[in-house]
Amino acid sequence: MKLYSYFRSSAAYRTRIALNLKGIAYETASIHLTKGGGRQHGAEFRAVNPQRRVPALALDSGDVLVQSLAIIEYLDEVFPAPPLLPADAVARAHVRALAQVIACDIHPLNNTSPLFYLKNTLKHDQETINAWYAHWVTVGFEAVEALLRPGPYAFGDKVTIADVCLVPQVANARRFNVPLDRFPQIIAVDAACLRLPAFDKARPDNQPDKE
Ligand SMILES: N[C@@H](CCC(=O)N[C@@H](CS)C(=O)NCC(=O)O)C(=O)O
Repeated sequence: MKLYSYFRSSAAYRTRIALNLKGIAYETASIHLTKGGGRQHGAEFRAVNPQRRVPALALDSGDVLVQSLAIIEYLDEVFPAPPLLPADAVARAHVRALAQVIACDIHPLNNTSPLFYLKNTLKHDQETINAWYAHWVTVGFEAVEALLRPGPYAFGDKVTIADVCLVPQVANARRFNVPLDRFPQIIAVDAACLRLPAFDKARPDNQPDKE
């Protein structure tokens, strides 16, 4: 498999964690999201993902999957061990909800192109953009903190897609210096996950395209 990735991309980070948890070997194709205006906008990558975002996962069959949560659920269906969703339907809905608070409600507001739009088109200064970033992470993390179950992971003693989404979002928040002291459970879950090799290996610092 080939993963179109970028070391700082939290959506790609989610996918790297899932691939590692499943023990799937993959090749990395790095798409630099800022160099030259962003390599995701070039014709070559547009042919891979018309949405011009990472991750994309090229399967050995030639199919290309996009959207991290769709990719991760595909991996969970085709490589069921270890499962990343609970067997119980209600528990599964709770886990998906946690993942979606992060992937659908926090992350899109803080992603590369909305931040560039705030800066380059709407002409906001960096201080205003940082405030925007911190605001949406904080509001979202308030919900996540309240939704977490007793650990060590986000939803009990098994790693799920909630953890796969939480760890990269915490890494992003730290990169933008968002205060996290109000979220002790999030911090504890993040620390527990990062003790696992699958999470550690997926960290931005451990990627071949790290700068
Ligand atoms: N919902 C998508 C988000 C993908 C996404 O926004 N990726 C970002 C990096 S984290 C990206 O490629 N941004 C490029 C851009 O905004 O131009 C997913 O989960 O895969």
